[in-house]
Amino acid sequence: MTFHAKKMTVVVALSATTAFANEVRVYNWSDYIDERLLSKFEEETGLDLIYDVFDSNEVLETKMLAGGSGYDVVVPSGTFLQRQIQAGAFQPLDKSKLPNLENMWDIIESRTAQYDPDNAYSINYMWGSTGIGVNVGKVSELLGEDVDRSSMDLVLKPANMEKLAECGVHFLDAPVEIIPMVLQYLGEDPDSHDVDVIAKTEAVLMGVRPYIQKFHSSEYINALANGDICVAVGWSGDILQARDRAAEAENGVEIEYHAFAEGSLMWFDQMAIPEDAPNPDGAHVFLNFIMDAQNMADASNYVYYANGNLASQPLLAEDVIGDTAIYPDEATLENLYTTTPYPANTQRAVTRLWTRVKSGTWAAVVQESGRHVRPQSVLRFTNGRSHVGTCFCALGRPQRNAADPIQKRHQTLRRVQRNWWSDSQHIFAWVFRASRPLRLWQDHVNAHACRVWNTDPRHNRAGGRGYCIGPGKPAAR
Ligand code: SPD
Repeated sequence: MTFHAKKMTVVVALSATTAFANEVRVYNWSDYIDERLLSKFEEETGLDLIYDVFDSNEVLETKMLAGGSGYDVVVPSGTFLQRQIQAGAFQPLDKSKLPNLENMWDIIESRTAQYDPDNAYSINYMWGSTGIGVNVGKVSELLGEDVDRSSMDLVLKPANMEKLAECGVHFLDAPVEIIPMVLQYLGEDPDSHDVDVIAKTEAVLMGVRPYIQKFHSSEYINALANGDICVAVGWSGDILQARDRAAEAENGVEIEYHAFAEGSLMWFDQMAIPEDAPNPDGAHVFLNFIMDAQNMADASNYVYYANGNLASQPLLAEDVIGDTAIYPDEATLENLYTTTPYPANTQRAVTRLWTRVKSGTWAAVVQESGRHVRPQSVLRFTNGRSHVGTCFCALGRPQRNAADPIQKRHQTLRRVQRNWWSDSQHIFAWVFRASRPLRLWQDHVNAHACRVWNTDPRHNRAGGRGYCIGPGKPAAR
């Protein structure tokens, strides 16, 4: 009986091995390959290909760090790859099984070695930038023909976003890309790991939060192409695919992609083999297939992303190799920055900040004007000459003993982040800019009102100048 049981185990294990040997499981980004290549792989190799897709590095990372994903090939971006290599999530490549490695591009390999020294664990699949996709007609109609459609002002200035909200704006659900973008806009180092510096992005994002219809990292392709939205902060090739889908549909929608004039993130997506891949041999067969010059050219020609395969370059279509949005010229390249992985404490702060921004807790209703505003309003403040900051209030309870509301509030508030405070139900922000701190307190007379307390000694009086931005629409959840 025991012996029989043992024998059964061996039989099951053998058939599982046989099954894995015949199939390769690949987990890649959505809208990132010409599907004809998938059938070609099966025909050429006799292997069954199971091909799943994702649209977020964070989703992939959760699987990689948990282990047991069941995938043979996955495609993290450089910064995520680096962290996952350090966590032991990948196995080194067996380069003797990858003759097509000779097709790869040394310039790109030297860039990706920043994340994966010696490119020991990964090959570059594609690379690109994070920028802006615009519906030219709609944006010109709402902001004028002369507006700079490549500027971050379009999506980070509340006055512009208030208008664009009418036709729909999506942002990537990618905190490690949007936060560096806002830092770049603020003139900070986009690769800053300093949580106090990163905290500055929250006010900017909250200022435009009421006008962002959705945070999503793949829906924007069709939404732009169909004219359902008019602006997306997204990935280069995805937006170019939207451009083509609109042209094919002949629906009168004209989409263009720009790397941001202020500078854009450049990233690299790397194919790697999980440490516990069921079929590492099959994974190598897949990587070698992908590194074939013609296959890589076909992939890039289809998805409008640049690749790291030098031998494929002569096989690229003119509208790919000749488009500086895909293959940047020197000038464009100089305006691209890269980032490095956040250490754990910074990553936690970023994740929390992003959760607050996405949930839009404080930005559901925006009023037209006045010093008294309703719960969950967004306020901007001025020192009388220039805008000095943005803060947010979320109210609901009357404050009973209000002899000294600021002191009272201080006693009950819990610090949640530098310059941010919370009681049990609400979060308040003090945003500092140009060394002029601003305070927000709950009006004890009207439970549904906020007032500004400007603590700049030169302007230290209750009810300092606060006004609301708006009118706006309730933010999409
Ligand atoms: N639709 C494919 C998108 C691929 C984008 N890769 C994201 C890289 C981000 N750093």
